[in-house]
Amino acid sequence: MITFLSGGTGTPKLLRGMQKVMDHHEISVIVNTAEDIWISGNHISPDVDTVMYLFAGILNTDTWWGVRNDTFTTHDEILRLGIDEFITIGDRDRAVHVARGEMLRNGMRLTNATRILCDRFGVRENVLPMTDTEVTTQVQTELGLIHFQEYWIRARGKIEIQKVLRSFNEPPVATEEGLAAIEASEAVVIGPSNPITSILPILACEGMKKAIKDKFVIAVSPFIGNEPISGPAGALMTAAGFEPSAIGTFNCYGGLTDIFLQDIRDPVEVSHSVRFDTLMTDEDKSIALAREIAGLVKKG
Ligand code: GDP
Ligand code: FO1
Repeated sequence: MITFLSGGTGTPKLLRGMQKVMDHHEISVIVNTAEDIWISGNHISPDVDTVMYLFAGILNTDTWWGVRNDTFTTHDEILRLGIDEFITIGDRDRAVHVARGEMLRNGMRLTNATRILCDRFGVRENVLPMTDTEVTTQVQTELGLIHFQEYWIRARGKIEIQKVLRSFNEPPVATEEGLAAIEASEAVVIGPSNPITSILPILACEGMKKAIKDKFVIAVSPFIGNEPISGPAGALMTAAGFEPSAIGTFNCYGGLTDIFLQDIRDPVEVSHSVRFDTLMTDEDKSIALAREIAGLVKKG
């Protein structure tokens, strides 16, 4: 088994390939939940949903969020009624948020709610939220301290970030299920996700680093040069005090990695890194990278 640490875009692209080169039951994914948000009374867990929809075969892989060919009737009507729903939510996607919100309000753990939803979608991979309690990534900007989704979606990532903060009522703890998956794995793969908003929140869950420390850990850089392949990782790395590059990513993971993968095009040199083509522009490229990583795990 391999356990992957994932956000909602870069690592899911890798998982798309992994699905084709590994047995479904051999894949566990610990997913970031620090971008979760309650919207219009329902619970969105963007990264969990992306991974679940991917494995269910219904992900919109043009955007890497939401359900393919979804409709937006409810969202349009909510806007018409004057509610400021700043996230565009599809109808089928919203049904998942409604169901999850109900389960959580009834006292269910997010891990169990995720398992039930994955079962309903016929997902055979082990999809695990990083923790069962709420964690929120906030950014300090000229608009004040705002939720990461407000920065990225409402402000379109166009304002400066002075600081990145993680807030919670109780310190997040890794789940029993997540720790068991790591324990049962030959390797942990830190996928090419946003180090600040996706990977560090997972590593910050109590018990996580200790569980990963003695495992064979492969990390994939989400940067080529000083630019991420997509999204706001550059601005977030800078605000968090890291260089926006593969070096900054490597440093972010604080000595946890045994093998660090960089793109063949990356002019930045991380010593002892391994180079592959990591640009997953289509499914075949995801499969090719997945094969290389599975090969590294086998060689161990
Ligand atoms: P988020 O939750 O939507 O922010 O998604 P993730 O954290 O999983 O991934 C965001 C990161 O994925 C960005 O920093 C991108 O640079 C990286 N990324 C996206 N596509 C690719 C790709 O094809 N290859 C690599 N190496 N990184 C990618
Ligand atoms: N991202 C956007 O940029 N615009 C949207 O309207 C949007 C809607 C949305 C709905 C459900 C969902 O699960 C994700 C959605 N995303 C949207 C993705 C968004 O949450 C972010 O890209 C990630 O969280 C960034 O890390």
